[in-house]
Amino acid sequence: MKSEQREYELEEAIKTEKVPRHVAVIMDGNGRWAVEKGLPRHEGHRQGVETVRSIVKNCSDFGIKVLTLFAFSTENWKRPVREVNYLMSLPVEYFKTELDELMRNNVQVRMIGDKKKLPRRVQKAVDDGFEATRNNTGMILNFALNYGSRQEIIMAVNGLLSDAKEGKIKGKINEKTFSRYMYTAGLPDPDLLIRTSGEIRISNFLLWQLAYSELWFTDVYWPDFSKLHLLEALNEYQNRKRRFGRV
Ligand code: V0D
Repeated sequence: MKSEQREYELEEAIKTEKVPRHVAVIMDGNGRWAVEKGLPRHEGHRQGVETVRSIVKNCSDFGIKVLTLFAFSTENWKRPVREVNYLMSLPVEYFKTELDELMRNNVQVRMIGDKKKLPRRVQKAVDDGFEATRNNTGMILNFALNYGSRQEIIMAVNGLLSDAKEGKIKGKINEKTFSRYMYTAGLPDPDLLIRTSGEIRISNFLLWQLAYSELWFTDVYWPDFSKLHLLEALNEYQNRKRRFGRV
């Protein structure tokens, strides 16, 4: 079957059923994509931004409420300094080229992760992007930046401890109370996790929040992740839900 035809059929099928409310993505394989093409690694990251552009538009068009993209982990600081510097230029560039389109699509931008340890210009880009889009009521585009899931859980525990010391906590903690201390407070848990580039791991991403999520993996590198791959993931999600609903 021609890929345009497959795309059309999948899209029509997906529209007849519920799409996930929250999709989370580990955007892996940018460096490998570049190296296999004989290009410098940063070319992979640059092409990766194009894929971000397309998944944001497609998820927003499907009525997905939250899209969380794992852009930079607390482990990524171990990469070569030049690569880290290049990555840190991307949030600034992103808003320069994308803000108009985000506004047109009514997308609200947020971030999760330890913001204080990011370079000042990155903090400012994220804050400005948040301010500019804060009244948008469409999809929430949530960038995980300097994010680590264990770090997040420890931060939440410390937040709880500090509130407890101030006498703000009555009785025992439950899951709902605990969730309010996480970066993702107020957001639904991801219904679907997508990871590209062949690794079948969670890698310290949203450990608490992914407890009941459907997981979908592909060998495709992030720069090659197309609308068709997104449709395949959404379709598979709906198939699993349908099968689960029957038993
Ligand atoms: C490289 C592929 C957008 C994955 C996508 C600092 C790795 C491109 C952002 C971005 C990165 C982050 C925050 C924000 C606006 C945009 C981004 C990083 C890497 C790490 F508010 N793409 N992107 N940030 N890559």
